[in-house]
Amino acid sequence: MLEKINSPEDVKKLSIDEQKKLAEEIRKYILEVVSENGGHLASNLGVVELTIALHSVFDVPKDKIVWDVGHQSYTHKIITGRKEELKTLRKLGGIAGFPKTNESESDCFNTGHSGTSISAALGMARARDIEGKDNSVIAVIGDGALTGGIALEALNDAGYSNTQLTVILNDNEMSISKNIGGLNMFLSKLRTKKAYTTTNISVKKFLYKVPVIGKPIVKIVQKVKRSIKQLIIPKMFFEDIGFKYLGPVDGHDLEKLESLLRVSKQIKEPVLIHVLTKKGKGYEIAEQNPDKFHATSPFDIETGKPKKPKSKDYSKVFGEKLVSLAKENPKIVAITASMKDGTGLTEFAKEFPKRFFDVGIAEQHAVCLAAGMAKEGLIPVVPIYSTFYQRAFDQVIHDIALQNLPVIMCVDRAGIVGADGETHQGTLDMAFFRLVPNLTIMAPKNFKELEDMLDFAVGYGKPVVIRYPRGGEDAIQFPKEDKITLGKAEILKEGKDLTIIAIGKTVARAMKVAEKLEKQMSEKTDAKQPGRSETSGTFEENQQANKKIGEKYSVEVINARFLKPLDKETIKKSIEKTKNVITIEDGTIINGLATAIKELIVDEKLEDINVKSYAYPDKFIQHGTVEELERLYKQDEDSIISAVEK
Ligand SMILES: Cc1ncc(C[n+]2csc(CCOP(=O)(O)OP(=O)(O)O)c2C)c(N)n1
Repeated sequence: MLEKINSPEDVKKLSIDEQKKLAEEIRKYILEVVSENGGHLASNLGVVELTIALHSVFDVPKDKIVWDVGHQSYTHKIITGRKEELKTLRKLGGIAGFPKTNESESDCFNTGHSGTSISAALGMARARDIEGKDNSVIAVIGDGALTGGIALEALNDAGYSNTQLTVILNDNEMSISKNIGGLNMFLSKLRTKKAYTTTNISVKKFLYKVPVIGKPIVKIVQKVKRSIKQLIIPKMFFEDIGFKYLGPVDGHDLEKLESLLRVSKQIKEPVLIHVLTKKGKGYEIAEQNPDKFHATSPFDIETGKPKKPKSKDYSKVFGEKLVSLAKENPKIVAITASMKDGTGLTEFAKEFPKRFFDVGIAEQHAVCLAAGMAKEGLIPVVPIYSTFYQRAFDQVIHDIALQNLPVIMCVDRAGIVGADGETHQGTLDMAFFRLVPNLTIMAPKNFKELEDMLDFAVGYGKPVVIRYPRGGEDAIQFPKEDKITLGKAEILKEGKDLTIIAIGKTVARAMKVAEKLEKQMSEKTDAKQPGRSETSGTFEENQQANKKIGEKYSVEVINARFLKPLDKETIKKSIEKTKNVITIEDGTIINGLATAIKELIVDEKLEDINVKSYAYPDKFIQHGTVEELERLYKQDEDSIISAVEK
């Protein structure tokens, strides 16, 4: 079947049995691609039938489907002309793991962060009404994403809007791990009401076919339905806020799905279809471990084991350290916005269940909750990925910083994250945190320094931001580990010709660049000396000569440690000495380390200074591996060295 599918039209031509076969083939194909390239597996396997049904009933691109988060859009990509391209999924220059309007006209809206689909779809529906068009607009949102503030804000507005909008609630009882919260408890009650609603729909369909008396009877049935519903489902939240509720329906039953979607298409009001799906459907190992297979690196299909074993990463080091700190200090609590495993909090949750809070995909609430706890004397630690901290910017300012509350904001996945691409790169956090008064901002050069910074933060009593990257530390031996002191940088290596200032993971790169530069510059000077070449003289003579020349060109490496407050004294002294500065950071060029150093040079009226900054341009950074992107944007060791030499 898959061979025949090049567009939604091809799906529409298939019988239900053929579509069932197609679903199986698509599952197999997605499994093959994701096992090779990595990606979001379980969520995609869960929505294969739902996507086929949507494309059978609606006409994309005229009709608009907004995929919430968009991590589940692989089947949609396959059906809408990107079957072959799926093999390039998440690779540099290949197709993205999320919907992209510039990739296909069938992707009507870019997504990546949870909860935006209903807002965006309602916007499109209202635009349609104003423009006098007649297309359908559909938002597909998971039960996890529905826990976010923006989703609830949009439901509130949409229910009242009286416009055609179909919200498909893809309920698999999972966020990345088990979904939690009051809304989830409410959905659990709805999930069990299968027989009632399904019969109701078919009765209605049947009655509509009865001439003359059909419609009035439907009206009576609807009235009865409402009162029965109040009895059976104590508070029918969705209907009460203005949606027509259809379902729950088995999300793997193509016939039922398609007939409900057709019904929804006729209703010119907001409709919510409650679809029950299984995360990981069809791949037993993912069905059993849907959280592990939510997003995965390449793996072996037979065993489900990763192709490359996972090595220790910053999140794990953070989690372990937090457990040991919490054992000593009962005031420490941890909050996650639905990312317990990803942020390394699994052990903490087990050890301290009463001091651990998973608030759902609700970063704004997570941060404000922390502020409240801190106000009453606790020490909340809130690890959130850099890109998702963007959601909580006002809470960081208004609820934490303004009241100077001792919340420890751990910014995980800071910097380039790789294959998830532009919606997920953590390049903006230094820039936006640096704007906020009262914040202390740090970034560790290695695991040990992360532990030391956490020690410092717990004892500090004011708001602290600690940013660290995805993955592991650079295998490099640093010459020393100074104690963490507020606003103090660490001089890792002294020199007199060039100052390299780096922060976080780029400190290791700074050390390597410094060593290679010294060596290369020495060799150059060496070659330029009249009558000398590397091979002339005895070994000892050469050693001596090289040592002398080495002394001639030397690089000072400063680990800034604190972006704020910046160690102006140490940095100024070094710059005055060398007159040449390079800054290196894993973030945007705007308002990070580069800006801080340039401000210092201007403010302190340092004259005749050469400055060159390595950071990401003022652009959204696409997907690819971290190493590829570093090379592409000339942030890698070799690019820096050759630019400095020039
Ligand atoms: C604002 C934000 N926070 C966190 C995430 C990380 N994240 C991606 S998918 C996901 C779970 C989504 O669950 P659900 O909406 O139920 O979709 P499912 O994967 O179960 O289909 C999370 C937490 C995100 N994408 N956006």
